[in-house]
Amino acid sequence: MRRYLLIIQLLLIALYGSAQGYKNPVISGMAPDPSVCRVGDDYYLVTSSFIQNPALPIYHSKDLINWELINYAVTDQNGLDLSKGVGMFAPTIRYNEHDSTFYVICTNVGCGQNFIVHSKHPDSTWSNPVWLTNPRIGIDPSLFWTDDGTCYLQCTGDNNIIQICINPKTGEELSSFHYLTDGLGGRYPEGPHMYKVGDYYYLMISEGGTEFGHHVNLFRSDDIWGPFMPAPNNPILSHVGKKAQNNPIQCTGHADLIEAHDGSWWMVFLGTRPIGEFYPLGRETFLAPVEWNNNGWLTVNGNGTVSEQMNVKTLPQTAKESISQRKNSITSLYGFHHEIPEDWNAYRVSPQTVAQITPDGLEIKASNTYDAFVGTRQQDYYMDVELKLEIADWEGEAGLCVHHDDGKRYNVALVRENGQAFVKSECLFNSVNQVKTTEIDAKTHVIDLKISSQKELYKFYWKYSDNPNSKEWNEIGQMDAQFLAGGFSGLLVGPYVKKGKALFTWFTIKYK
Ligand code: 6LW
Repeated sequence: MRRYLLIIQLLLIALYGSAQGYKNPVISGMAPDPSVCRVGDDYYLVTSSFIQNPALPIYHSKDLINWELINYAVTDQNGLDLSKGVGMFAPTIRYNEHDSTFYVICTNVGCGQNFIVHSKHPDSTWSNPVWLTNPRIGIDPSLFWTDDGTCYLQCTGDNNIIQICINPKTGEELSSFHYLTDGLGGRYPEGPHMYKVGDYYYLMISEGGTEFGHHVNLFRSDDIWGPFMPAPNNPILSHVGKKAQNNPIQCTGHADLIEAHDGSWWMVFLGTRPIGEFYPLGRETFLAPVEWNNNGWLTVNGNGTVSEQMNVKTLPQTAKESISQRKNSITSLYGFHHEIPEDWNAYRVSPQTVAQITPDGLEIKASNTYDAFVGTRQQDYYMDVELKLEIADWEGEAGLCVHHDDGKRYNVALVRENGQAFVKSECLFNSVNQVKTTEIDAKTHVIDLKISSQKELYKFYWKYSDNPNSKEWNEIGQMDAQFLAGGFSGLLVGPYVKKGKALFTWFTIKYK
């Protein structure tokens, strides 16, 4: 009997999709400006990464809900340069059926500007960048191929959206620039993507800036060069108005559309989960169902807003754990014996430049030329992260850090200097630096450190590793989370060394 029920259930899922719903965000923690493409029932998604190295994380999914990090489009191996500027903004990923190749186009802001990389297999090697040297090509570039194989590039121009034909393998310009739209009056018209559905070319853009005024507008034309007419229900996605004033999700915008392998349509977009006016986790990736109507326009989840719990029909869901399912368990457990995990990043230089795996653990040395820090994204507000470290030398400072890429950071550290040992908590935000220290046993070489994120508040703890009488954590300080927010970035959490060198032998993150 049970077998028959299971077979009926599988048949229903195959016929009608899964009714189990899902939780937003689908990629939590810093994952802004998502762009998505599909080949068969494989979905690939890329996000901005700013000064994180490796750059442009590529995620894979079978259901648009459960995403696994599989690669980076740009690494030190294919020419990543983050030596200047503010790094990788808003990429677009597309699969070109004419040459069976994946393309990622992006702007390395202030360090070469626009470029394209391509690959036959997104989980494998990507080409070196092909640079697009024309300064008229602004941020947020996107690619679209017409049926005859012509490649069109859309991007921001001078407070508007412009388009040009290019050869994506060489960067050669094949047309002049054409103006497409300057939007509907919102600030910063940006994030354009072009689609062909039925007889129309659809141009989707974001306006309002990436903060609380962010929203998405749709336009269409029967000619790819325009003129583009706005949808009657713009903005098609917006949490700006009354409908979403109490919604825990805000700032929704910078979207991409995808037709799923079962014919359903979906939108991925960025949003935030603010604490008041601040969102320390940064901008995250969300998902919404899209419906087309008889007039050839679309609606996003009915009224253009989304919720955390989405009770909608989905694609059949794969068994992979999402962060929401992983709560109450230890989610990352690194004994540091193998490689630096793929989801760890450094700033500007590669994680392998900062940290070396040795038989005893992860070794990091202080540097005058880069930030001696590696970390993984903080993915939710309630988190305990612990590590064990050893400073074998007489002098040194090393610890655990929650890091916003523009330098805002909260540290808890072991400091050894002048024959003494201290635990220090340090909260740095712009010109303000709040430091607390407590003197500990001068012989201390090995220590356990912990940062507990309790949404609005971070708390910093330490305990002796090798003293069986001191099992309890000692709190050394706490700080509001709101100062770790702002700008485009989210947070990484991981080990750092400020002076000398240290060995990290244990690291664990638990989301509660
Ligand atoms: C990106 C722009 C935006 O280039 O933020 O939200 C900028 N949208 O489109 C950086 O992520």
